[in-house]
Amino acid sequence: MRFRPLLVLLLLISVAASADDLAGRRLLFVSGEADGAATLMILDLAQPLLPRPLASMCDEDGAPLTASQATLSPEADAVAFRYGAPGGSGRIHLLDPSVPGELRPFGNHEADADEGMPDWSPDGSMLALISDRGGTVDLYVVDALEGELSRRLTNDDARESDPAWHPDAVGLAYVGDADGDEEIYLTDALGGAPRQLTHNTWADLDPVWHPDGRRLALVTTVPGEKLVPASPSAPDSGGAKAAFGPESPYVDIETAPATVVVENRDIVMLDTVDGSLEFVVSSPGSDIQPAFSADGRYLAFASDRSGDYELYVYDLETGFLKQVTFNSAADDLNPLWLEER
Ligand SMILES: [Ca+2]
Ligand SMILES: [Ca+2]
Ligand SMILES: [Ca+2]
Ligand SMILES: [Ca+2]
Repeated sequence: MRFRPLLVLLLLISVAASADDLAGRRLLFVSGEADGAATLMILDLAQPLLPRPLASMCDEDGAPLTASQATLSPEADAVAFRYGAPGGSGRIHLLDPSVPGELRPFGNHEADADEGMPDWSPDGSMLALISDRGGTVDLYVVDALEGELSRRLTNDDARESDPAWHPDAVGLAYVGDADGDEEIYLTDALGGAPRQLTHNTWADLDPVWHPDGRRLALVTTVPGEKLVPASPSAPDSGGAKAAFGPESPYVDIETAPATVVVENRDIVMLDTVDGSLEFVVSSPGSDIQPAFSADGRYLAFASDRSGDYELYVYDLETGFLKQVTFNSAADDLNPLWLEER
């Protein structure tokens, strides 16, 4: 009997020790209410029940804030996000995560253009973004300070989305629907013909680079048939070879059934050197918006497996999965690790 408190204490210490790696880490995320308001929140993973808002739920005119598509600068000193109602015209705004409150509109925005999906270059000097300012939805690179146009990387009727800079800044992964559904492409940062990484008939979305610069996490739509990576001898679409080397990254996936009954999204990891594909996060729900911690150990993502969207953290080393938001009144989305890269 005398030893029981000691045993309990030892158990508590061991639980605390196993949680220590996440303690001290923070996530920034978007929390969306049923009335359409969506604001930026900060979550200390040591206190998952107490997220705090980074911005007011209303803008300066009292209208509900509708933030989405957030990204963090490499120094973790600025958040860029799309500000605007879904379906309407959006504009990129900036916020300093250490100074909650004031939103700053970004760049030289044309009044009727819809812009969003910002992603910072690894050195912080450039922002990739998606804009229809040129008449079609395209991928642009702009100066991160002034928003001056640096480069237009696509110019076509396809809809591009979700740009993600390679950690070495040699190029960007993004989503395009030129072949009829969303596929992952790679483009050299200086432009040129993109290389198509996925070839299938369902939506492939949300590419993010693992810090190793070799693997990409992406969201795929599970069509009820297993994804089959192509043999390395399959033809590729050419282009962007300078950036990604002769061992060109691609994956060829067998044609899906014509009808997809349930839209089930999972997170897969694509090795861009050997083309292998691995399911990392899989549930009957929609598992989306992967985000790697700077050290590559953790993958945060959003999932509606519990009925509404909550955030989860998956430990790639141990396979341990942890739910970190518990808020059935709001969709918790778009996790970002609030740390320097
Ligand atoms: Ca386009
Ligand atoms: Ca596809
Ligand atoms: Ca799923
Ligand atoms: Ca929720």
